[in-house]
Amino acid sequence: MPVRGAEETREPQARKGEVRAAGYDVIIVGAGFGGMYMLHRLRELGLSARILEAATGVGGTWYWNRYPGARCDVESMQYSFSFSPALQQEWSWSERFAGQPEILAYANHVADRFDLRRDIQFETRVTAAHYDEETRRWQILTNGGERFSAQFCVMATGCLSTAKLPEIEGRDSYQGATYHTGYWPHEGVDFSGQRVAVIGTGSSAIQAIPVIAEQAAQLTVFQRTPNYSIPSRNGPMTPDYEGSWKSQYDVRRAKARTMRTGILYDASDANYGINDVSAMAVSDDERRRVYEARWATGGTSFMAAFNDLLTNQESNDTAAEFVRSKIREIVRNPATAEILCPKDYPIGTKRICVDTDYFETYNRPNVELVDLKATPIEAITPKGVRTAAGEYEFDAIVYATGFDAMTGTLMNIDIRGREGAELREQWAAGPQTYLGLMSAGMPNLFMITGPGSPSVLSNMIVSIEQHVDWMIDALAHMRKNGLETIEPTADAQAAWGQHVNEAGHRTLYVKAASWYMGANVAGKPRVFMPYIGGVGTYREECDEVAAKGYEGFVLTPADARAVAAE
Ligand code: N01
Repeated sequence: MPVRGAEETREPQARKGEVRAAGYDVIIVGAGFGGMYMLHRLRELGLSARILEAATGVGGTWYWNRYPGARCDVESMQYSFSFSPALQQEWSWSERFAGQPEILAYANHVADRFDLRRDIQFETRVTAAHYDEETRRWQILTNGGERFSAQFCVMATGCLSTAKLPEIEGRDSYQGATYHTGYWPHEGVDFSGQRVAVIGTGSSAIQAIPVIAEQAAQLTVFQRTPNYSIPSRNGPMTPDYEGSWKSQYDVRRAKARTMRTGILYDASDANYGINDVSAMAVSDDERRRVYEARWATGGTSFMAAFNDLLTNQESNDTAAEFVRSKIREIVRNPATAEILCPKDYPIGTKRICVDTDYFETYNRPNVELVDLKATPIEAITPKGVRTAAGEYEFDAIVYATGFDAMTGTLMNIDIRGREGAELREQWAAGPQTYLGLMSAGMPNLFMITGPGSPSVLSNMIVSIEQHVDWMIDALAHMRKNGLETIEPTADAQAAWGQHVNEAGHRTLYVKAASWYMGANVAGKPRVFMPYIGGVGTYREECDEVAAKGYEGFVLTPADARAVAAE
């Protein structure tokens, strides 16, 4: 049974007493950008595929994260698909950085334009995926008790899709309304006249706080760790800017795929907005001038101001001190400004934040900042939050407390490979993958932007397209050569794991207690999960593996079973 065309798909024989499973060549889990593009490409290859999606609509992270102020901090001209020249010409973005409703509208447009919905089953959460060595197929179970069978299973489950509530005593005793930024009500929330608490000050909170502050009567922010944030300088899309991209999309997209983050920070610049100079190689005045210019431009390109901000502590200190000086300039109350200044980890090693009027919001009379380092939360009470300094009463609590990132969603599914081996056990000491694409012992199970790939350190759509294209090439190769299974060897996986780890340890990233390191989830192993080698380098590594006949993978011919059985 090599990779077949849709027309050849046969349903597997149901075992005695078993409900017959719906059979496909490929089951895709998740209808975000990764799942949708995978479905589109699989159809082109002539394979039968179905997406199983827990939500009622497409969009993945942009479906769930509807909190006020949610916005992407990769420019919209680049945070969009490149696979269809017609799509990228016909779609227009209204702002430099699109907000969540517009990105979700784009996801829906993609679903309609490529007629994807007929192969997406919504409100269906995958609870288990077990590999059956006899049939060499994945048996997939859903929360509704439905069973599916597929030769391949593709986890397009996203890196930030399992929302994390804090483990604070008394959390369930609270009588008011509670929300998590990553699981926001579709009808929106009206905070007018309310006393609102926000717990957490990561990217989500930093976007939500200025918007909630405008509506609420009183907003209290509970901050455990301050964050470095750069103004977005968001604004309306201009016809000139849009036109410059649309007329040169081919060249620019091709270039972006070779960059470290998959982003061109300044497409009009000879070096695409990357200043290839050490921060220590220039004078104090020049350094300040560069930082001021980046601060004025806005966005994550601040971290490309010099080439060693993430590898050289001394250089990093200069950028960190610059941002602290800006916070002190903006926030009028010096004590509040000091609490907002991050001091105990290098800038950029927790995800750099991008905001609109975040620090300015603390100048509002209706906003209060509580420093949890000085007065930790003791409990959530029926009326609000109790810290070491006393009790605060609220009408609503917003948890902006992040995600069980990168591995949480996969570990919540009961995934079992050869000999019933559980992914949860295999990953107990940290995720084990080869190229972030597959895991040993799990034949024909792919992950889109899995741990061990650049994923969250990159423009996700660039990484999604690269992963899907690589997988489609692998499936086409298998089909052409009568191959039935693909699986990494344990050796290749171990070597890749070491490579990812070494790359991480050459940077300052490992100095921060971040979700990149699993530090935000109690008991989660402290491993730097994404691959920092860069999107361009990583693409070359993946392509080289394929060019060498899928080096590090074992590919099994369809007739191998027959041979083995003889
Ligand atoms: O989550 P986070 P997020 N008591 O984990 C705090 C992407 N994203 O949803 O740092 C008190 O960053 C926690 O404090 P600490 C982006 O990749 C992108 O904001 O652990 N506080 C922290 O302040 C981002 O990195 C965009 O000390 C508690 C906060 O909660 C990722 O999503 C927008 C606590 C969690 O911050 C996650 O961002 C939004 C407790 N018990 C998100 N537990 C854009 O593209 C946790 N915290 C712009």
